Amino acid sequence: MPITYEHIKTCKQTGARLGRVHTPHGSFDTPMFMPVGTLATVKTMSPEELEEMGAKIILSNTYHLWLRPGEDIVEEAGGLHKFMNWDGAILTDSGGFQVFSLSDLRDIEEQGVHFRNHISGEKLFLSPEKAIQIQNSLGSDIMMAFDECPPYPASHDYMKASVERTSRWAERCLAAHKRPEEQGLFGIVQGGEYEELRRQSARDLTSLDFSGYAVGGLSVGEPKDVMNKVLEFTTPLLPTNKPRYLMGVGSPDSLIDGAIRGIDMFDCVLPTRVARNGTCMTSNGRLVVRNAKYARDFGPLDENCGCHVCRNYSRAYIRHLIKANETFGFRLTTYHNLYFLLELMMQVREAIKEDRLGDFREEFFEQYGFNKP
Ligand code: PRF
Ligand code: ZN
Repeated sequence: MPITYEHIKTCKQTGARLGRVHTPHGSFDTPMFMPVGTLATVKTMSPEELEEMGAKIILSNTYHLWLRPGEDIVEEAGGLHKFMNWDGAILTDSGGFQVFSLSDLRDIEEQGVHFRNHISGEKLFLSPEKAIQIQNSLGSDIMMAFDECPPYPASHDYMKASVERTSRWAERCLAAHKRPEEQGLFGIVQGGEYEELRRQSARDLTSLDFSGYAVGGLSVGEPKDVMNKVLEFTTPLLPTNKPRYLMGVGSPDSLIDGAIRGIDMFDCVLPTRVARNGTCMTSNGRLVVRNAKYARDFGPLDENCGCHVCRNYSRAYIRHLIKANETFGFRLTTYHNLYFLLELMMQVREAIKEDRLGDFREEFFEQYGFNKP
Protein backbone atom coordinates (compact mmCIF):
# COMPACT_ATOMS: atom_id res chain seq x y z
CA MET A 1 0.00 0.00 0.00
CA PRO A 2 1.57 3.30 -1.10
CA ILE A 3 -0.40 5.37 1.47
CA THR A 4 -0.80 4.30 5.08
CA TYR A 5 -2.22 6.04 8.14
CA GLU A 6 -0.64 5.57 11.53
CA HIS A 7 -2.93 6.66 14.36
CA ILE A 8 -1.06 8.19 17.26
CA LYS A 9 -3.79 9.41 19.58
CA THR A 10 -7.24 10.90 19.94
CA CYS A 11 -7.74 14.17 21.86
CA LYS A 12 -9.74 13.36 25.01
CA GLN A 13 -11.23 16.86 25.04
CA THR A 14 -12.46 16.97 21.42
CA GLY A 15 -12.02 13.66 19.59
CA ALA A 16 -9.53 15.19 17.11
CA ARG A 17 -6.99 12.75 15.66
CA LEU A 18 -3.21 12.97 15.85
CA GLY A 19 -1.58 10.75 13.24
CA ARG A 20 1.03 10.29 10.56
CA VAL A 21 0.53 9.58 6.87
CA HIS A 22 3.26 7.66 5.04
CA THR A 23 3.73 8.24 1.30
CA PRO A 24 6.36 7.26 -1.28
CA HIS A 25 7.73 10.81 -0.87
CA GLY A 26 8.01 10.99 2.89
CA SER A 27 5.68 11.10 5.87
CA PHE A 28 3.72 13.95 7.39
CA ASP A 29 2.03 14.49 10.74
CA THR A 30 -1.70 15.11 10.83
CA PRO A 31 -3.77 17.25 11.05
CA MET A 32 -1.88 18.87 8.15
CA PHE A 33 -2.45 21.74 5.74
CA MET A 34 -1.40 21.31 2.08
CA PRO A 35 -0.36 24.45 0.14
CA VAL A 36 -1.89 24.62 -3.35
CA GLY A 37 0.34 24.54 -6.42
CA THR A 38 -2.23 24.43 -9.21
CA LEU A 39 0.15 24.74 -12.16
CA ALA A 40 3.07 22.77 -10.66
CA THR A 41 4.12 25.78 -8.61
CA VAL A 42 2.87 27.23 -5.33
CA LYS A 43 2.56 30.74 -6.75
CA THR A 44 5.71 32.83 -6.00
CA MET A 45 7.34 30.17 -3.72
CA SER A 46 10.34 27.98 -4.56
CA PRO A 47 10.35 24.34 -3.42
CA GLU A 48 13.29 25.26 -1.15
CA GLU A 49 11.15 27.89 0.58
CA LEU A 50 8.26 25.44 0.96
CA GLU A 51 10.58 22.96 2.57
CA GLU A 52 12.05 25.62 4.85
CA MET A 53 8.59 26.66 6.11
CA GLY A 54 7.76 23.03 6.94
CA ALA A 55 5.48 22.01 4.06
CA LYS A 56 5.53 18.23 3.55
CA ILE A 57 2.79 17.76 0.98
CA ILE A 58 1.42 20.08 -1.69
CA LEU A 59 -1.60 19.85 -3.95
CA SER A 60 -1.64 20.19 -7.72
CA ASN A 61 -4.35 19.95 -10.37
CA THR A 62 -5.07 17.36 -13.02
CA TYR A 63 -7.27 19.75 -15.00
CA HIS A 64 -4.69 22.55 -15.31
CA LEU A 65 -1.68 20.31 -16.02
CA TRP A 66 -3.67 18.39 -18.63
CA LEU A 67 -4.42 21.67 -20.48
CA ARG A 68 -0.87 22.96 -20.09
CA PRO A 69 1.82 21.80 -20.48
CA GLY A 70 0.04 18.42 -20.99
CA GLU A 71 0.59 15.35 -18.80
CA ASP A 72 2.71 13.71 -21.54
CA ILE A 73 5.36 16.43 -21.10
CA VAL A 74 5.31 16.02 -17.30
CA GLU A 75 5.66 12.25 -17.71
CA GLU A 76 8.55 12.71 -20.14
CA ALA A 77 10.26 14.92 -17.55
CA GLY A 78 10.14 11.96 -15.14
CA GLY A 79 6.90 12.84 -13.35
CA LEU A 80 5.62 15.87 -11.47
CA HIS A 81 8.13 15.65 -8.59
CA LYS A 82 11.09 15.82 -10.98
CA PHE A 83 9.42 18.31 -13.32
CA MET A 84 8.95 20.87 -10.53
CA ASN A 85 11.90 19.80 -8.34
CA TRP A 86 9.72 19.01 -5.29
CA ASP A 87 10.78 15.89 -3.44
CA GLY A 88 8.00 15.96 -0.84
CA ALA A 89 4.59 14.38 -1.29
CA ILE A 90 2.10 15.55 -3.93
CA LEU A 91 -1.67 15.11 -4.01
CA THR A 92 -3.48 15.82 -7.28
CA ASP A 93 -7.14 16.77 -7.46
CA SER A 94 -8.99 14.89 -10.19
CA GLY A 95 -10.28 17.76 -12.28
CA GLY A 96 -13.93 17.20 -11.44
CA PHE A 97 -14.19 20.28 -9.28
CA GLN A 98 -12.27 22.46 -11.76
CA VAL A 99 -14.48 21.44 -14.68
CA PHE A 100 -17.46 22.60 -12.64
CA SER A 101 -15.92 25.81 -11.36
CA LEU A 102 -13.93 27.01 -14.42
CA SER A 103 -15.49 25.86 -17.64
CA ASP A 104 -18.73 26.90 -19.25
CA LEU A 105 -20.94 24.83 -21.52
CA ARG A 106 -20.44 21.68 -19.53
CA ASP A 107 -22.62 18.70 -20.17
CA ILE A 108 -22.62 15.84 -17.65
CA GLU A 109 -23.26 12.37 -18.99
CA GLU A 110 -22.85 8.91 -17.51
CA GLN A 111 -19.56 8.51 -19.39
CA GLY A 112 -18.07 11.83 -18.20
CA VAL A 113 -18.23 15.58 -18.72
CA HIS A 114 -18.09 17.55 -21.98
CA PHE A 115 -16.89 21.13 -21.60
CA ARG A 116 -14.84 23.90 -23.16
CA ASN A 117 -11.22 24.66 -22.32
CA HIS A 118 -11.32 27.86 -20.23
CA ILE A 119 -8.20 29.13 -22.04
CA SER A 120 -8.64 28.21 -25.72
CA GLY A 121 -12.36 27.47 -26.03
CA GLU A 122 -11.53 24.02 -27.45
CA LYS A 123 -14.08 21.23 -26.81
CA LEU A 124 -12.87 18.64 -24.29
CA PHE A 125 -14.10 15.54 -22.49
CA LEU A 126 -13.05 14.37 -19.03
CA SER A 127 -14.07 10.99 -17.62
CA PRO A 128 -13.07 8.85 -14.63
CA GLU A 129 -10.69 6.84 -16.87
CA LYS A 130 -9.12 9.98 -18.37
CA ALA A 131 -8.68 11.66 -14.96
CA ILE A 132 -6.91 8.55 -13.64
CA GLN A 133 -4.74 8.17 -16.75
CA ILE A 134 -3.60 11.81 -16.40
CA GLN A 135 -2.84 11.35 -12.69
CA ASN A 136 -0.96 8.10 -13.41
CA SER A 137 1.16 10.08 -15.89
CA LEU A 138 1.75 12.90 -13.41
CA GLY A 139 2.88 10.37 -10.79
CA SER A 140 1.37 12.06 -7.73
CA ASP A 141 1.54 10.19 -4.41
CA ILE A 142 -2.18 10.63 -3.80
CA MET A 143 -4.67 10.76 -6.67
CA MET A 144 -8.30 11.80 -6.25
CA ALA A 145 -11.31 10.04 -7.74
CA PHE A 146 -13.26 11.89 -10.43
CA ASP A 147 -16.42 13.20 -8.77
CA GLU A 148 -19.11 15.79 -9.24
CA CYS A 149 -19.11 18.69 -6.76
CA PRO A 150 -22.71 19.95 -6.98
CA PRO A 151 -23.49 23.61 -6.24
CA TYR A 152 -25.05 24.80 -2.97
CA PRO A 153 -27.91 24.63 -2.64
CA ALA A 154 -28.92 21.66 -4.80
CA SER A 155 -32.24 19.83 -4.60
CA HIS A 156 -32.44 16.46 -2.91
CA ASP A 157 -33.35 14.81 -6.23
CA TYR A 158 -30.41 16.34 -8.05
CA MET A 159 -28.05 15.47 -5.19
CA LYS A 160 -29.21 11.86 -5.04
CA ALA A 161 -28.66 11.31 -8.77
CA SER A 162 -25.27 13.04 -8.50
CA VAL A 163 -24.14 10.95 -5.50
CA GLU A 164 -25.09 7.74 -7.29
CA ARG A 165 -23.18 8.77 -10.41
CA THR A 166 -20.15 9.77 -8.31
CA SER A 167 -20.22 6.26 -6.76
CA ARG A 168 -20.30 4.61 -10.20
CA TRP A 169 -17.46 6.89 -11.31
CA ALA A 170 -15.49 5.93 -8.18
CA GLU A 171 -15.59 2.24 -9.17
CA ARG A 172 -14.44 3.13 -12.67
CA CYS A 173 -11.54 5.17 -11.20
CA LEU A 174 -10.33 2.17 -9.17
CA ALA A 175 -10.61 -0.09 -12.22
CA ALA A 176 -8.63 2.38 -14.38
CA HIS A 177 -5.77 2.78 -11.86
CA LYS A 178 -2.61 1.38 -13.47
CA ARG A 179 -0.08 1.96 -10.68
CA PRO A 180 -1.70 0.82 -7.40
CA GLU A 181 1.68 -0.09 -5.90
CA GLU A 182 3.09 3.43 -6.41
CA GLN A 183 0.14 5.82 -6.08
CA GLY A 184 -2.70 6.01 -3.58
CA LEU A 185 -6.26 6.83 -4.64
CA PHE A 186 -8.81 8.60 -2.40
CA GLY A 187 -12.58 8.39 -2.78
CA ILE A 188 -14.68 11.56 -2.33
CA VAL A 189 -17.87 11.52 -0.27
CA GLN A 190 -20.55 13.87 -1.62
CA GLY A 191 -24.19 14.43 -0.69
CA GLY A 192 -24.36 18.14 0.19
CA GLU A 193 -26.14 18.90 3.45
CA TYR A 194 -28.35 15.77 3.25
CA GLU A 195 -27.44 13.31 6.00
CA GLU A 196 -29.08 10.34 4.29
CA LEU A 197 -27.17 11.03 1.04
CA ARG A 198 -23.86 11.47 2.87
CA ARG A 199 -24.56 8.06 4.46
CA GLN A 200 -25.30 6.52 1.10
CA SER A 201 -22.18 8.05 -0.45
CA ALA A 202 -19.96 6.97 2.47
CA ARG A 203 -21.41 3.45 2.38
CA ASP A 204 -20.82 3.13 -1.38
CA LEU A 205 -17.26 4.46 -1.23
CA THR A 206 -16.11 2.66 1.90
CA SER A 207 -17.23 -0.64 0.35
CA LEU A 208 -14.47 0.01 -2.22
CA ASP A 209 -10.80 -0.18 -1.31
CA PHE A 210 -9.57 3.43 -1.45
CA SER A 211 -6.41 4.41 0.43
CA GLY A 212 -8.17 7.38 2.02
CA TYR A 213 -11.41 9.33 1.96
CA ALA A 214 -12.22 12.96 1.26
CA VAL A 215 -15.26 14.95 2.25
CA GLY A 216 -16.14 16.96 -0.87
CA GLY A 217 -18.90 19.39 -1.70
CA LEU A 218 -18.28 21.66 1.30
CA SER A 219 -17.06 25.27 1.38
CA VAL A 220 -19.24 25.92 -1.67
CA GLY A 221 -21.16 28.81 -0.14
CA GLU A 222 -22.98 27.09 2.74
CA PRO A 223 -22.96 28.66 6.24
CA LYS A 224 -20.20 27.48 8.62
CA ASP A 225 -22.62 25.70 10.94
CA VAL A 226 -23.88 23.62 7.99
CA MET A 227 -20.30 22.55 7.20
CA ASN A 228 -19.69 21.64 10.85
CA LYS A 229 -22.93 19.67 11.06
CA VAL A 230 -22.18 17.76 7.85
CA LEU A 231 -18.73 16.89 9.19
CA GLU A 232 -20.22 15.76 12.49
CA PHE A 233 -22.36 13.12 10.82
CA THR A 234 -19.95 12.26 7.98
CA THR A 235 -16.52 11.61 9.53
CA PRO A 236 -17.86 8.89 11.88
CA LEU A 237 -18.89 6.98 8.72
CA LEU A 238 -15.28 6.81 7.51
CA PRO A 239 -12.73 4.12 8.41
CA THR A 240 -10.48 5.04 11.34
CA ASN A 241 -7.41 3.39 9.79
CA LYS A 242 -7.24 5.66 6.70
CA PRO A 243 -6.70 9.41 6.26
CA ARG A 244 -9.65 11.82 5.98
CA TYR A 245 -9.31 14.92 3.83
CA LEU A 246 -11.58 17.99 3.80
CA MET A 247 -11.30 19.50 0.32
CA GLY A 248 -10.91 23.21 -0.31
CA VAL A 249 -11.01 24.42 3.29
CA GLY A 250 -8.28 26.69 4.71
CA SER A 251 -9.57 29.46 6.96
CA PRO A 252 -7.97 29.17 10.41
CA ASP A 253 -11.30 28.65 12.20
CA SER A 254 -12.40 25.91 9.77
CA LEU A 255 -9.07 24.10 10.10
CA ILE A 256 -9.52 23.90 13.88
CA ASP A 257 -13.21 23.02 13.64
CA GLY A 258 -12.46 20.38 10.98
CA ALA A 259 -9.72 18.78 13.09
CA ILE A 260 -12.14 18.66 16.04
CA ARG A 261 -14.52 16.69 13.79
CA GLY A 262 -11.88 14.12 12.85
CA ILE A 263 -10.33 15.57 9.68
CA ASP A 264 -6.61 14.89 9.01
CA MET A 265 -5.82 16.84 5.83
CA PHE A 266 -6.86 20.19 4.35
CA ASP A 267 -5.99 22.29 1.29
CA CYS A 268 -7.04 25.73 0.14
CA VAL A 269 -5.91 28.56 -2.15
CA LEU A 270 -6.99 31.05 0.54
CA PRO A 271 -3.59 31.80 2.18
CA THR A 272 -1.77 32.18 -1.16
CA ARG A 273 -4.59 33.99 -2.96
CA VAL A 274 -5.27 36.61 -0.30
CA ALA A 275 -1.51 37.11 0.12
CA ARG A 276 -1.25 38.38 -3.46
CA ASN A 277 -3.96 40.86 -2.56
CA GLY A 278 -2.02 42.17 0.45
CA THR A 279 -4.00 40.32 3.14
CA CYS A 280 -2.13 38.54 5.92
CA MET A 281 -3.33 36.01 8.47
CA THR A 282 -2.03 36.87 11.93
CA SER A 283 -2.65 35.68 15.47
CA ASN A 284 -4.76 38.84 15.93
CA GLY A 285 -6.88 38.25 12.83
CA ARG A 286 -6.64 39.34 9.21
CA LEU A 287 -4.35 42.27 8.51
CA VAL A 288 -4.70 44.22 5.27
CA VAL A 289 -1.12 45.41 4.96
CA ARG A 290 -2.06 47.71 2.03
CA ASN A 291 -3.89 50.00 4.46
CA ALA A 292 -2.53 53.53 4.89
CA LYS A 293 -2.29 53.01 8.66
CA TYR A 294 0.74 50.73 8.10
CA ALA A 295 2.74 53.28 6.05
CA ARG A 296 5.00 54.05 9.05
CA ASP A 297 4.58 50.78 10.95
CA PHE A 298 8.05 49.28 11.22
CA GLY A 299 6.95 46.24 13.21
CA PRO A 300 6.48 42.71 11.80
CA LEU A 301 3.28 41.42 10.15
CA ASP A 302 2.62 39.35 13.29
CA GLU A 303 4.56 39.92 16.52
CA ASN A 304 3.85 36.31 17.51
CA CYS A 305 5.17 34.78 14.27
CA GLY A 306 8.68 33.36 14.02
CA CYS A 307 8.82 33.16 10.22
CA HIS A 308 11.68 34.49 8.12
CA VAL A 309 9.49 37.38 6.92
CA CYS A 310 8.39 38.46 10.40
CA ARG A 311 11.97 38.28 11.66
CA ASN A 312 13.38 40.48 8.85
CA TYR A 313 10.79 42.74 7.19
CA SER A 314 8.37 45.43 8.37
CA ARG A 315 4.73 46.10 7.62
CA ALA A 316 5.77 49.47 6.12
CA TYR A 317 8.24 47.85 3.71
CA ILE A 318 5.82 45.08 2.67
CA ARG A 319 3.02 47.64 2.21
CA HIS A 320 5.31 49.72 -0.01
CA LEU A 321 6.22 46.69 -2.19
CA ILE A 322 2.61 45.54 -2.58
CA LYS A 323 1.36 49.05 -3.39
CA ALA A 324 4.09 49.30 -6.04
CA ASN A 325 3.09 45.88 -7.42
CA GLU A 326 6.59 44.52 -6.72
CA THR A 327 6.80 40.72 -6.97
CA PHE A 328 8.92 40.50 -3.83
CA GLY A 329 6.03 41.87 -1.77
CA PHE A 330 3.76 39.03 -2.90
CA ARG A 331 6.49 36.54 -2.07
CA LEU A 332 6.78 37.90 1.47
CA THR A 333 3.04 37.83 2.23
CA THR A 334 2.68 34.36 0.65
CA TYR A 335 5.54 32.95 2.71
CA HIS A 336 4.14 34.37 5.93
CA ASN A 337 0.56 33.16 5.32
CA LEU A 338 1.65 29.60 4.52
CA TYR A 339 3.99 29.55 7.51
CA PHE A 340 1.14 30.82 9.68
CA LEU A 341 -1.20 27.95 8.69
CA LEU A 342 1.52 25.29 8.93
CA GLU A 343 2.42 26.63 12.38
CA LEU A 344 -1.27 26.67 13.36
CA MET A 345 -1.52 22.98 12.44
CA MET A 346 1.56 22.25 14.53
CA GLN A 347 -0.12 23.99 17.49
CA VAL A 348 -3.27 21.93 16.85
CA ARG A 349 -1.19 18.72 16.91
CA GLU A 350 0.50 19.77 20.16
CA ALA A 351 -2.90 20.52 21.69
CA ILE A 352 -4.24 17.09 20.65
CA LYS A 353 -1.17 15.47 22.18
CA GLU A 354 -1.99 17.22 25.48
CA ASP A 355 -5.80 16.68 25.30
CA ARG A 356 -6.49 20.43 25.24
CA LEU A 357 -7.65 21.23 21.70
CA GLY A 358 -10.96 22.59 23.04
CA ASP A 359 -9.09 25.09 25.23
CA PHE A 360 -6.75 25.95 22.36
CA ARG A 361 -9.77 26.66 20.11
CA GLU A 362 -11.26 29.05 22.69
CA GLU A 363 -7.97 30.94 23.12
CA PHE A 364 -7.25 31.08 19.39
CA PHE A 365 -10.76 32.25 18.46
CA GLU A 366 -10.64 34.92 21.18
CA GLN A 367 -7.33 36.33 19.96
CA TYR A 368 -8.14 36.00 16.23
CA GLY A 369 -11.40 37.87 16.78
CA PHE A 370 -13.84 35.12 15.77
CA ASN A 371 -15.74 35.52 19.04
CA LYS A 372 -16.47 39.20 18.34
CA PRO A 373 -20.05 39.92 17.15
N1 PRF B 1 -14.32 17.65 -5.26
C1 PRF B 1 -13.08 17.74 -5.84
N2 PRF B 1 -12.24 18.75 -5.56
C2 PRF B 1 -12.66 19.70 -4.69
C3 PRF B 1 -13.92 19.67 -4.07
C4 PRF B 1 -14.80 18.58 -4.36
O1 PRF B 1 -15.93 18.47 -3.86
C5 PRF B 1 -13.98 20.80 -3.25
C6 PRF B 1 -15.11 21.19 -2.37
N3 PRF B 1 -15.00 22.51 -1.91
C7 PRF B 1 -12.76 21.47 -3.40
N4 PRF B 1 -11.98 20.80 -4.26
N5 PRF B 1 -12.68 16.80 -6.68
ZN1 ZN C 1 5.40 35.56 9.73
